[in-house]
Amino acid sequence: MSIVLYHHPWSRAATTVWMLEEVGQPYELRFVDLNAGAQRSADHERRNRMHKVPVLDDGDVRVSENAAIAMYLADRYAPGRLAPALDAAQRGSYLRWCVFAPSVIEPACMAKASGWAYSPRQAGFGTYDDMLATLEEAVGSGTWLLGETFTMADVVVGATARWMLRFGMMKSDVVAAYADRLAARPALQRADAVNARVTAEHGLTPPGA
Ligand SMILES: N[C@@H](CCC(=O)N[C@@H](CS)C(=O)NCC(=O)O)C(=O)O
Repeated sequence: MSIVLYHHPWSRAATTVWMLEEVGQPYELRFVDLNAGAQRSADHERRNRMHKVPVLDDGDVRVSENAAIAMYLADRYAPGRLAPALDAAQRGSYLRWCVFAPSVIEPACMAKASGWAYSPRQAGFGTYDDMLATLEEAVGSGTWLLGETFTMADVVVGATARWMLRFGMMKSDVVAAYADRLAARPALQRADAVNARVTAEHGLTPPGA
């Protein structure tokens, strides 16, 4: 099997499983025991100097950073289906949303939840209120971020939103309705089942349980 995902089911790598289920390629999971510190082993440090999962290997290609993995998988295995073509009008919006999740949604939610003192004009992620208004405008005006076409950007943004809603770091009925639409996707349901199986196999306790 050429695709290998370094994974822990209670990490952002759980979302990578959803990405893989959406593209429909076979893959192998290799468990990185974050609780035991395996991310700091020499082997994993060679994979990702940041000591983080996910890391995805596909033959000679190695990708880390979940949004980059998403864009890689969609372009490589589902062009025109999960990623708009390079010359499609929606391509710009697609790329914007893939990057928006880690660079704006995540830090804006963290800043608000942790009470960070910072200057929103200097911080690239601006304010939580602007972030939420931007997201609500997009997911409140169509089924998916790009309207009626589901793309890998919905996995990246949707997974981040689901996590933030679940842990009370984002509050929004509009985004919650979007999360409900995402929950009906068979690929997400398969991914949740895979992550639950790995959780059980390793006797892990889900956060907040
Ligand atoms: N920017 C990275 C973040 C990855 C990340 O933070 N992974 C966490 C789990 S969700 C991790 O591996 N933590 C282990 C550690 O920091 O020791 C991405 O988006 O992929």
